[in-house]
Amino acid sequence: MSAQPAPRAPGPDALAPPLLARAYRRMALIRAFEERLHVENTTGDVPGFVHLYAGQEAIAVGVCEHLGDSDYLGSTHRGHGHCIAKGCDVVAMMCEIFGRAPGLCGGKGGSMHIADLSKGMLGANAIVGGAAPLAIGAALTHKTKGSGGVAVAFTGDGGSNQGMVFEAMNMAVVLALPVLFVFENNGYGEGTGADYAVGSRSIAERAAGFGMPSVQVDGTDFFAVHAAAGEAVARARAGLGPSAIEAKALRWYGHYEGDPMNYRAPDEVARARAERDPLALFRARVAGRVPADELAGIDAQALAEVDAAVRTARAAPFPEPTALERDVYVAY
Ligand SMILES: Cc1ncc(C[n+]2csc(CCOP(=O)(O)OP(=O)(O)O)c2C)c(N)n1
Ligand SMILES: [Mg+2]
Repeated sequence: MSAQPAPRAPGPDALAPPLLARAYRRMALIRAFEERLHVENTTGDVPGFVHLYAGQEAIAVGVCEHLGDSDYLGSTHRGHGHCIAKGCDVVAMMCEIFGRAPGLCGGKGGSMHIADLSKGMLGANAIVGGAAPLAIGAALTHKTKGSGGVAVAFTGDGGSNQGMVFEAMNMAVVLALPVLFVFENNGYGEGTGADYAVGSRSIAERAAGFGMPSVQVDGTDFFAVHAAAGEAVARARAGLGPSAIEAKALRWYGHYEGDPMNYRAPDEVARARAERDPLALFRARVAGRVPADELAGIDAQALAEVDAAVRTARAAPFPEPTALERDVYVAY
């Protein structure tokens, strides 16, 4: 099998205005969350490493708009966008990132371990490539139960080189699992360019080599991602097995907060912000279908929600020392 041309994205006309507004709300919330965390991180009050998702919003939201709470999602170390797109509560997420007790994992996981099983969020994942084997296990659960549910694995361009991702893709094809592999090619794995480190250049072609339908799309174009993910999720729900999507975008911040980014051209991020902003592209596409003042209201509401989340998190208590030994082992 070779990678196919991306399906023709029908664009905004295929979605009712309330769905367009919902998608924009989720993208705006991710953007506001990440921009604010970039600032909060400079105060020294955010423990642990933080990897920001700004610039890639259309990928998480374009995929997750097809998922419900009972569908599973395996994330990456750059997981805030996936969590928000999957419906995780931003106050509880912010508490988790600040290491506070009301956090989604009791404040003991932090940015790279946010999980919420009630939303099918299996967790951000510090193991690069770790979502793929996790997601095929979740997909096997759905298949065994005949629930009609699907699982999605998000992996980066760097993670696409991991052996366990290859094993997971092969097993998904062999067992015809209801899973979607989403490769977010943001150009870099830490400071190493994907054009150097991904030998095949096309991650989509590589995934197709395992015997599944695979497409490459512009990851800054919500409608392109949404159309490709819609086909893949429908295929999986129909029992037709796995698919892959390579979505190309650029991250707007460093690999981690504090990364001096010496490996990037000086104007690279400014150009991405000016020319390939997924939110601005979305706004331009929906002009005439969603009023501009409604979109502006959504932006303002996202900022207010994130501000409230930061205030709540900063005022919240840290976990009690007695919480240290809780949640270490599964209780049966
Ligand atoms: C198995 C494993 N190897 C290496 C690392 C160190 N590491 C953390 S993030 C990262 C780069 C990942 O790049 P990519 O998959 O492209 O994701 P991005 O950071 O671009 O979102 C590496 C090598 C790790 N956490 N886990
Ligand atoms: Mg990358």
